[in-house]
Amino acid sequence: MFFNFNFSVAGLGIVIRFFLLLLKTFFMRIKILFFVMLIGLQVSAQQINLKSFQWNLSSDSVSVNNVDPSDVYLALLSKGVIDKPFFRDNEKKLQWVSKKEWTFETNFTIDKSVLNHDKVELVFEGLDTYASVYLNGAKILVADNMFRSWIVDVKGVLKERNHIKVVFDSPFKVIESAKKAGVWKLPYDYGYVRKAPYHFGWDWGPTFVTCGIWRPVYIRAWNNAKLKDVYAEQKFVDKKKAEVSINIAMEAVKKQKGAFLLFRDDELIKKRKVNLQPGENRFQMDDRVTHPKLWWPNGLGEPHLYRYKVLFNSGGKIVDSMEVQTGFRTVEVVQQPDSIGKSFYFKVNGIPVFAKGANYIPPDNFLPRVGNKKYMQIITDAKKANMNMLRVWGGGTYEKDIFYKLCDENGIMVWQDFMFACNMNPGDTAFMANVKQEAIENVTRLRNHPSVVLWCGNNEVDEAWHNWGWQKSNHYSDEDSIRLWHAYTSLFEEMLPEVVKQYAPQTFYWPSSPSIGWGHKEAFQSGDVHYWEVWWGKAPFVNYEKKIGRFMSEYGFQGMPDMKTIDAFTLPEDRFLGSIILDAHQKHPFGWEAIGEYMKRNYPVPANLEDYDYVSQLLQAEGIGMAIEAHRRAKPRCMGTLYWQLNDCWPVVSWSSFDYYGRWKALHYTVKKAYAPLMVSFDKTVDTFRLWVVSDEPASRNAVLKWSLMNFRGILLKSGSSKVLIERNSATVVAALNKNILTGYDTASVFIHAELLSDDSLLADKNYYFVAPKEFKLIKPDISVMLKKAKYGYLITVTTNKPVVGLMLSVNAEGFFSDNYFDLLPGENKQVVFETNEILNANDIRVKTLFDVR
Ligand code: BMA
Repeated sequence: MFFNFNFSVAGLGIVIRFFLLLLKTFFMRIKILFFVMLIGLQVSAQQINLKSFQWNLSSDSVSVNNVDPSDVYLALLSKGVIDKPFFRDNEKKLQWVSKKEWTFETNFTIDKSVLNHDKVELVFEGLDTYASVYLNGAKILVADNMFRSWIVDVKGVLKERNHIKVVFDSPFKVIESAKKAGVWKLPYDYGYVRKAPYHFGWDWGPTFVTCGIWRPVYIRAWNNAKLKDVYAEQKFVDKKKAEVSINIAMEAVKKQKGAFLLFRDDELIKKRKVNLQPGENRFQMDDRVTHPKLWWPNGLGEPHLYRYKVLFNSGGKIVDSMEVQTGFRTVEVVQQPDSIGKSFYFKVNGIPVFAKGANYIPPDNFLPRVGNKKYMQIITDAKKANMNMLRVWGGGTYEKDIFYKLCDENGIMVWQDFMFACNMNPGDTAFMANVKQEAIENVTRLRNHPSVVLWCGNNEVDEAWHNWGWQKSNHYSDEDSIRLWHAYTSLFEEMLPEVVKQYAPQTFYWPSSPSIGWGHKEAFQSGDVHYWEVWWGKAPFVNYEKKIGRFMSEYGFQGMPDMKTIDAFTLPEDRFLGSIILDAHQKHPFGWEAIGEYMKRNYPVPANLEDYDYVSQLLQAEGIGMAIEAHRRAKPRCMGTLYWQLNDCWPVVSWSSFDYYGRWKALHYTVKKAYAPLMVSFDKTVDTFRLWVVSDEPASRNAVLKWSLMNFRGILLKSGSSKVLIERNSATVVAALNKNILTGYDTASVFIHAELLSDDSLLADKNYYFVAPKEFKLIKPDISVMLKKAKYGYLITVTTNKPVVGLMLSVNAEGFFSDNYFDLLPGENKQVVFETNEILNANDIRVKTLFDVR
C-alpha cells in the first residue's frame, strides 16, 4: 500500500513534468515561429561587395587587368608579372614592388534602389595602409592605419555608374617624409607607420612591405536605423548564476519608436520598447542565467558558448539584427606577493590554471590569401597538442574574427598584444589619436570572445629600452631619452589601459611582455619573462631547469622544417647545407651557427642535408621539451609556459613547432606529450633521480607508477613500481631512485623507462637518458612496419627488437602522422595513424632513427 501510494505520487509528478515540458516546447516553438515570421519581414538593408568587380592595378611601370585588389604581390603573382615570392631567393628580387605607388581601380554599377536608402556608406574593413580613396573623382578618404576600419558616407557621391580608385603610397615614402618632418629618430623605421611590423622583415620572416585592400570592402545601404554593436558584458558569473548586460549601440537617421527583442540561444528572453533619437543611441538589457554552463579552457571542461541575438523591430518590421557569441567565465590574473616575489597566474572560474601554449605569429606574409581552413588547422593543431593558451604576438596583426571564434570553441585562451614590438613610438598627437582609435576598434571587436583573457601593451619594448643599449646605438641625448620614454608611458601606461578599462572593463591589462628583462634576477621572481639565455645567450639546455620564472611567456630554439617543405622552395641543386638558397630561408643572424653549436654539444652532426634536418628537429624538440617539463614541474611557482613560436609565415628555418604548410616538426609531437594533462618527468638531485607526476586534471586519481632500468640491447636490469595518488592540479615527486642503481653499468648504454598506468592502460610515459644522445651506445635495431587500411588512411604498426631513439616515419605522400619522432622499446606495438587520401603499401614508409645518423 505504502509502496503503491508512493508510486502514484511519483507517477503524478512525472505526468505534471511531462505536461510542463510539452507546454514549454509549445511556447518555444511559438517564439521561434514568431522569430522566423519577423525575419521574413526584415527591411532589406543592402550590401554590395566591391571586390566582386574587375579591378585594374597599375604603377608607373606595370598595368594589369582583372585582379583581386586585396594585395599587390598576390595581384601581380596572379597575372604572372612576378614569380612566387617564397620560392628560392625571390624575396630579394621582388623588393621593387614595395618601393612604388600602386593604384587599384574599378568601374562598378549600383542599382538605383540602393541609392535611395537613408544612408549609403562605403566600408573598408581594412586598408594596408597609406591609401587615398577617390570616388567618381572626389577624394573621399585618406587612410593611415592598417589596423583600423573606415566608413565613409557616400550618399550624394555614389551614382548608378561609378569609378573608385585607391592609391597606395609606398610606406617607405611615408617613413622618409616622417623623418624629414623631424619626427624623432626611432630604433627601427617600421615604428613610424601603423602597419604590421613583421612586413618589414623579422628574424623568422622575409621583407614584403605589401599594400592592398586587405580586408572586405563594400557599399552598405540602410534605412531608419542600424545596429552598430552588441556587447554581452558579464557583470557576475559563478556556478549558480550569470548576470549579463547586453549593451546595444544603434545609429538612427531619424526619431522613431520601436522595440528590441533579445534572444538567448533562439529563445526570446526580453522585449524593450524604445524611442530612438537621430545619431547614436545606447541601451542596456539585462539577462540572468541560472546554473549557467561555464566556458572552460581546454582540459578543464567544455568551452560552452551562448548566443545572443538582438532584433530591432519598428512598425511591424525588423529594421536590423545582430548576433554575438560569448561564454561565461571569470578570469583573474593573480599577482599575490609571496616568498619569491609575486605570483602571476590566470584563475578561471575560481581555479588556478597552468597556461600551456605558444606564441602565435601571422600565418602568411600575404594575409588576404589565408582562408578559414588554415585558421582551423592552426587552432586544431594547438588543441591536439593539449594547449590552452596562445599569445598573439605584438609584431603581427589583430587577427580576424574567425581566429578568436575558433579559440572560443576550442577552449584556447588568448593573450592578446597590441601591435607594438621591439621599437619606440613617435608619440605625437596625430599618432596617439590614430592609435587610440585603433585600440578602441579592436578592443570593441574582440570583447565578446571568452577566449580573450588579457590585453598586453607591447612585445619587448620595455625590456629593449632598459637592456638593449638603444640610447647609445641611436645616439639619444638625455633629452631624447626623456621624450621617448614619456611617449612610451603615455601610450602603454596611460592611453591603452584606459581604453581597455573603458571598453572591456573585465579584461586584465598588462603593459609589456616581458615585464622585466631576463638578465635581471627579478625577472624570475614576478611577472612574465622571455627567457632567451638559451639560444641568444648560447647557454646550455640545462639552464631551462634553473631559470624558471612565474610565467614563461617566451623561450625557444630553432629547428628545420620537414624536407618536403624545403623541397617546395628549392631546386634540387639548392639542397645542400650552406647553399645560398637555404641561407635565404634562415633569417636569424647566427641561426645556423647556433643550431650547429648546440648540435655539436648534444648530437652527432650529420653532413648531409636530410640527416641534418632530422637531427635539428630532435635537437629542438629535446631543448623545448626539457623547458616545458621543467616549467610544469615548477608548478605552482611557475604557472604558465608559452614557447616561441607556434607557426610560420613562410617556409623557413625557425623556432616554430609546425611549419608554413602545417607540417609538424618533431617539436610539436613532443609538445603534445609534454602538455598532456598527465605528465611523467625526471630530474636529478645530488644523489637521486626523481620521478615526477604533473597533473592539470580537475580531479585527483589513483595510478601505478612503474620504472625499469634497461640497456640498449633491450635487457631489463632493474625495475620497481608503486601506487601513487595523483592530486588534482599538482606537481609531485612520486619516487626517488638512488644514483647507485647505476653502479656497475655504463651510463651511455642504459636508460630508465617510466610508465604511469591506471587499470593497465597507459596514462603517460617517459624515457630518461643519462648522457647526451651523441654518446648513446645504440645497437642496430631490426624495425618492422606493418600497414593496414583504416578509415582515414592507414594504421601503421611499428615494432623493434632493440630500443630505438627518435624514430621518424616518412612517406612520399601528403598526409599526417598521429605520432612521430618517438622512442620505441622491444615488445611495444606502436600504432600510428597516417591520415591520407593516397594509396600506399608498407614499402612506402621510410624509417629513420638516431642509430642511422651516428
Ligand atoms: C622574441 C620575439 C621575436 C623574435 C624572437 C626570436 O623576442 O619577441 O621578436 O622573433 O624573440 O628571436
